[in-house]
Amino acid sequence: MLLKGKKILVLGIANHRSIAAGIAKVCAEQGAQLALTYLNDRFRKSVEKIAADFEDPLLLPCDVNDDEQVAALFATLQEKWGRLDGLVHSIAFANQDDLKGSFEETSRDGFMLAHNISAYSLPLLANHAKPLMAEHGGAIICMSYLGGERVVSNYNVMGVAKASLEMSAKYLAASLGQHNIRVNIVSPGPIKTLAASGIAGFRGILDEVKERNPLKRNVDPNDVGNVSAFLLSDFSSAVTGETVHVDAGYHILGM
Ligand code: 1JT
Repeated sequence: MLLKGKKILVLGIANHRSIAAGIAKVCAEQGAQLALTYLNDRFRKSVEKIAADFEDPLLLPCDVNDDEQVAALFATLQEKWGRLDGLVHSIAFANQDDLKGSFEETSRDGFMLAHNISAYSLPLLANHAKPLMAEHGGAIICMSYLGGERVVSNYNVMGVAKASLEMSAKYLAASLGQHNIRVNIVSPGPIKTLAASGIAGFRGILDEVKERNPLKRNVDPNDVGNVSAFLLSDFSSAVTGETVHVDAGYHILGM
């Protein structure tokens, strides 16, 4: 049991297909106690269903665009747990119109929205987690995508927001290291989730990636969960500011 007795907060479950749901499942199997957040009442039921599989989970609302909700979340964690060992950031959003066409047509509001939810939320959450982790240390992970490092057609403003998220994670790793808080990045290959369901041609992306990558397969939330459990565990005690690609090797390819 990699995570026995560890208290881990998981943000970003929309439904049973979510990457965050796969991470939560592996963490629970490895002995972690979980707090799961849901965006709003539209998602409450499906997050409750996932929480039903776990032992004594906390279920709390959190919209990362609302400072008061974030503060309330950590006040509850302080009260119920008094400590935190791990935080999983698996949250992103952009307008569907901004994930196709010409990047230069991105509106100011669309750019700000994507960065606010997908990138700023990481330092915001880390700052709240810090006092709950600082005594004993802790681990924070976030989810990125290759489009945050290199140009991937149509990923557009999300790619720029993921670049901001990845660099935020590295600045946080530098800043929080003195408190033994580690911050790492997981970069999965494409996965068919609710977020991806609105993307035209996503099936084609999955097929092409599968055909080209070294392992000749797509990845799933369980693959991501296994690597996440390692990064949240003491097995990665000297790893921080690192990016782990869980993409069947796709990122090594040139041509
Ligand atoms: C968001 C969405 C973040 C889809 C995302 C995402 N991170 C990865 N994907 C899947 C994806 C999307 C595109 C793509 C490759 C993968 C949807 C809205 C919320 C934020 O292009 C090659 C466009």
